[in-house]
Amino acid sequence: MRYSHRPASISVGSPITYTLVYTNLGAAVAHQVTITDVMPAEINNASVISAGAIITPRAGSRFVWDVADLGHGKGGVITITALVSSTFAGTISNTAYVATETYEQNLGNNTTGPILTTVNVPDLRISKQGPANSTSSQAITYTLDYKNIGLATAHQVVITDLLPSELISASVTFSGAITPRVGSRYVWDVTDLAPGASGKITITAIVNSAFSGTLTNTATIASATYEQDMDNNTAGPVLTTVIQVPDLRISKQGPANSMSGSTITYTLDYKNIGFAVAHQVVITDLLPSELISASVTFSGAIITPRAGSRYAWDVADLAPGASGKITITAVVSSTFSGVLTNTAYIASATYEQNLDNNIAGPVLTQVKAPNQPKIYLPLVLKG
Ligand SMILES: [Ca+2]
Ligand SMILES: [Ca+2]
Ligand SMILES: [Ca+2]
Repeated sequence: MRYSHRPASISVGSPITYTLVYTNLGAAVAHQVTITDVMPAEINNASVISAGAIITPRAGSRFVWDVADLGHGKGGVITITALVSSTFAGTISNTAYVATETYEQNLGNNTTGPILTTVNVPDLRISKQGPANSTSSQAITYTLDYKNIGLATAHQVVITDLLPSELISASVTFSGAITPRVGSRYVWDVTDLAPGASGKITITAIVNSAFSGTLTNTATIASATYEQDMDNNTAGPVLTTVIQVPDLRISKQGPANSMSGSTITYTLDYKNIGFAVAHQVVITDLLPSELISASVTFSGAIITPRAGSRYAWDVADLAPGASGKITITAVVSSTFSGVLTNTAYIASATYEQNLDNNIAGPVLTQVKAPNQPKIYLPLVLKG
């Protein structure tokens, strides 16, 4: 007896077909023949088709048949189609035997020997990257990478990454075929993932300005298909420490045009638009040397001229929302004409993330010389 068909490997939950072929090769009739197929427990929902000799399932036994007497050259084919358990991975072993009450000499060909079939499963894996540190009101980016590193296709794959509520205004980009699940903002249905198939999801969101502390974020991938290793189906938690920082901003106004010898006025406006106090704030506005006799007034935060520096001021600690104004009035040298260039800066000993708005200007002022007095000569007419 032999199996004529035996797949070497199948995917979990797939149907499997065994075909048993048996023949009486001897000269005499074999009586009380039985065929037994020791079917693995992982095989279910079997259906049996028989051709050739009449077989009768033996009551109370699975896959044991009584076979009608077999004359010389007589036999048959039994085809068993079944489903492999949807939760089995590994190797299934199947052995069939044929026996008769009639004496036979060669028993070596009465068994098929174990037929080994590997049952493959998918293995979904997900990983997640995110920043270890961030500041409130800033954008942070998480990256999810997922892949089927198993040997069978994963069906009905779902990725879930519930963002912390402190993250707002999220936007998502992705590679691979995923579909946001209706009604769930951070759940995606993924098309069937064949072995080796992978994708990436990138989530960018803003940290709520009022938040400081630790953001915790975990992503999971799941499938309706059985897989053995579930340890790699969860990524994270990614922990991000969020601190609140100040954000100093300065702007500067000045005239676009002036005249030699005229008085011009610059106005500096500054504010802490961040979410933490800024300490040791310094404002610097080095006037061009062509400006003389400068005078300074201020409102808002207390400022103190820094000793030895004419246009640098130490500013009292600036709480969130605190602001001030500095007004500088100076006279343009009467011998100067051309372009005055003037830039102001604000800085702090406290960390701030956005430094782009810590510089104001340059403010450019075109200075023209006054018109020279014109000389008119008398016109004399001679006749
Ligand atoms: Ca035999
Ligand atoms: Ca897995
Ligand atoms: Ca700033």
